[in-house]
Order: sequence, then C-alpha cells, then structure tokens
Amino acid sequence: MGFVDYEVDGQVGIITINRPKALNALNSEVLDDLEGVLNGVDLDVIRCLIITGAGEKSFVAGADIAQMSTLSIEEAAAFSKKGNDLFRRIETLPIPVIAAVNGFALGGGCEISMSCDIRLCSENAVFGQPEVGLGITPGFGGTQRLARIVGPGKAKQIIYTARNIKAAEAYRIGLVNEVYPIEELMPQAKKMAKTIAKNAPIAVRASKKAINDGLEVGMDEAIVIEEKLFGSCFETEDQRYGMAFFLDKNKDKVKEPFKNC
Ligand code: DAK
Repeated sequence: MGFVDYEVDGQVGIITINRPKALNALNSEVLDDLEGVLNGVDLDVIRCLIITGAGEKSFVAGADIAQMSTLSIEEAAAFSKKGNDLFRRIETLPIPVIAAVNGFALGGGCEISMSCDIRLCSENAVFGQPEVGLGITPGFGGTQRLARIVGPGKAKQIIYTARNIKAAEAYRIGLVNEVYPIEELMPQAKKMAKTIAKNAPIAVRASKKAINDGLEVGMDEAIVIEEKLFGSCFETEDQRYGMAFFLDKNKDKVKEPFKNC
C-alpha cells in the first residue's frame, strides 16, 4: 500500500506508517491506506498487531497541517469522522494492538497511539496535543482518550498548554507502558506481541472486550460484562486444554500452541 506497509511475522502483524518526508503525518491518503491495510488483516491468523512509524525520528507527527489548513467546516468534519472511525476501529479490533512509538507522537500521532491497547516508546519519543496552538481542538479522540488514560487533570494540562512531553514524563504519568532505547523498541514490541500471541486467543480477545466495554459503563454493569465474557471461554478447546495441561502436572510435557477454538 502507498503510505502504509504491512508485514506478517508468524501470528504478529506489523503495520508501518510510511511517509517519512512529512514525519509520517496523517493526510487523507494515509488514513485510506491504513484502512485498506486493516481490511486485509487476517484475523484467523493474526493474534496481535503492532503499529509503528517509518524511520527513527517520528511515529506520526500529527494530522497533515498543510492538508487541513484549507478545509471548510464540512470537509473538516468529514476528515475528523474518517480519523475517528478508523481510530475507533483500531481500538475495538478483536485482537490487541501495540503502538511502538519511535519518535514524535503529536496531535493525531498521540491520538492513534492512544487508540492502541498498549504503548511502548523509544527514549527519543515526544508526545503532545499541540492543537490549541493551531486554533483547533484535538479532533481524533484526544480529549476523550487522554483523559481516560492519564486522568482528566493531567489531560487538561497537556491539552490546554499544548506542551510536548518526553518519554520519561509520558512513562511517569502512565501514558506509555515501557520506554526502550530506539534499537530495542521493535524487538521488544515483537517480543511482547509474540508473548500475547502464545496465550489463548479467545481468552485474550474476551479480556480486551471486557476491559474496553466495562470502562464505558458503571461497575454493576461492567462486572456483568466480565461474567458473560468469562463464561464464553468455557467449553472451548483452548480452555479445556489450558486447564487440563495445568492439572496434568507433568513437568516433562511441552505446552502445545492454543488453537483458537
Ligand atoms: N503536517 C504536515 N507536515 C508535517 C507535519 C504535520 N503535522 N509535521 C511535520 N511535517 C513536515 C514538515 O512540514 C517538514 O516538511 P518539509 O518542509 O521538509 O517539506 C517535514 O515534515 C520535516 O519537519 P520539520 O522540518 O518541521 O522537522 P523538525 O525536526 O524541525 O520538527 C516537529 C519536527 C515534529 C517538531 C515539527 O515538524 C512539528 O512541530 N510538526 C507539527 C506537529 C504538530 O503540530 N502536530 C499536530 C498536528 S494537528 C480534527 C481532526 C484532526 C485533528 C484535529 C482536528 N478535526 C477535523 C476537528 C488533528 C490535529 C493534529 O494532529
């Protein structure tokens, strides 16, 4: 695909936003290509996705300011919807998605990383929501996801001041899960993705859905969501095999891969 590459490594899919001349900024073409790549992910095979940016300087430097600068009100709303639909799709994909943030993650770049389940970043990563300095609000879910991840107080500070934050601060406030030297970022992201892929896929998917859906409702409703998804794992081949393997207590036996059924 033009601005987005896709590579498969066993049960892990790696999506690379590849527009390094513009620091991987998101224009409509990049969003279309990303949607095309997501459409092609084989969910019967792939158990975890990684999203990263091409090069060592930038993950995604935001929505394309040059393209956005001339949008009419209607076009801006359409652009925002395109991004929001896509980011929501990433967030609700049945499989986990890891953002491997290899540099600038500003505006739409920070927002796409926040639509992923887990954020790993390199030491040179820079996060921020600079939109109010451009005369707009965050438009790809930043006001909502940042507040949910780091809490409303920190989110408001980051958004109102439009101040960029470095990897160490992003880690301290819980915006990223881990920070690595740049050369270790992709190996570590793949290692984590492969660890996830080894676990029972039905249970991993159900866990993702339980966390995501549960966060949108009150605790009484949330716990019922968990009960139902917990129940849905039973009588699956993976649940039977996983529990039987534990109960067998045969130390010489090698655990077979889960079959996803
Ligand atoms: N858009 C377009 N081009 C960009 C870009 C961006 N966001 N970021 C960088 N580039 C381009 C630069 O223009 C430059 O292009 P050439 O001049 O070489 O042609 C090239 O990438 C290299 O950038 P620099 O020369 O600036 O590189 P530096 O190392 O000096 O600086 C930087 C790196 C990341 C600090 C700087 O490029 C920068 O500040 N970039 C802009 C970052 C930013 O403000 N991002 C947030 C964008 S706003 C909405 C929908 C969506 C959104 C909001 C509302 N609705 C419709 C409601 C989302 C908004 C955003 O994401």
